[in-house]
Amino acid sequence: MPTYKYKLVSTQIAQLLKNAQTEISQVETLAALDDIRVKYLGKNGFLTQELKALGSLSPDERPVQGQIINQGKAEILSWLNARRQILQEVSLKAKLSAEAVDITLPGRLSHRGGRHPITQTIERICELFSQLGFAQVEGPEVEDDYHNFEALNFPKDHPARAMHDTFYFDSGLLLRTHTSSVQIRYMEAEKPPYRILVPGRVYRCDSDMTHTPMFHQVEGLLVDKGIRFTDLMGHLEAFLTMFFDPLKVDIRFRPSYFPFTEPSTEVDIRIGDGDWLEVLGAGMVHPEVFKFVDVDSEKYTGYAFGMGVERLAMLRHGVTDLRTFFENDLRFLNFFN
Ligand code: 2NM
Repeated sequence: MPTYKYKLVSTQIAQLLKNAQTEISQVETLAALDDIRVKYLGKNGFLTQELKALGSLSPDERPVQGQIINQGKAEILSWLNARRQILQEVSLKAKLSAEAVDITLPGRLSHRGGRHPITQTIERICELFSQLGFAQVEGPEVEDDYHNFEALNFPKDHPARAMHDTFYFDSGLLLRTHTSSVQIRYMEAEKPPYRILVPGRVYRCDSDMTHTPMFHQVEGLLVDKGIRFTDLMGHLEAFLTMFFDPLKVDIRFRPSYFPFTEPSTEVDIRIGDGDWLEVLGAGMVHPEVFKFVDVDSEKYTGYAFGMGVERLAMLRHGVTDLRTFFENDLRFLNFFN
């Protein structure tokens, strides 16, 4: 028999209290605890019914029995409150441990991005030429025939203009095949002297082991009074030496032909005692090109050059397959960061 705060006389109430105390001590949830409260103390609860039944008692029994019931109610209420406090503590503890953060766990690895090797190579080329006073200029990748071919002195029937070499839109516009078109636009817009470097994407209908339909070029243009072929040779040699540093490179100039330069040359390098490899095309800007952009070729001369960025990146880093630059395999790209 449980112990009670109040002295009880009614066995029926005593039984109710005993039941209530057992139920309260066994209940595991706050919702079930409240159900018990309703069951005993609610509007139709057992003890409430007992109170209602007082009316049928004799006037001298009524206050005695009433006091017993009220003491019982107070008893149950105190058990309910005690149990509620315990259950609230238990549920709070469960909530806290469920939400606990283990601050001893190692952090999630964050993958830091890095610049693509092609971007890095472009930045390196631009940095080296900026030391020679060249400013960086960019222009449109969608071009017209005039800026991509005509003003560069390409004859009407030049094979590079054919559909199988150049990507054309239905409108007649095309994807630039070199960044020289930007140099034409620059010369149209500005007066000489010029000292610019033009990096960017270029496009050619070509795809095999050593060619991708999109690749990157950096072209340069230096125009001033009295610029000579030896300026071209000296600047390009200085550039290539710095670019491949600390690799030791030999450099040779071979005569060549381009529609937009005269004379023209191709520049080969040899790393260590490897093979000679072509890395640059260059030449003195053709007087016909100057005529198109309204530069007086009696007053000004200049050189221009172009290089393939992928080619230079491969040689500097010993990459053997051009296509790895475009696969975006992080195992390859992370090698450069
Ligand atoms: C090359 C090789 C030689 C070149 C010429 C011009 C321009 F617009 F001034 F005429 N820009 N770039 C040039 C010259 C490009 O790429 C292999």
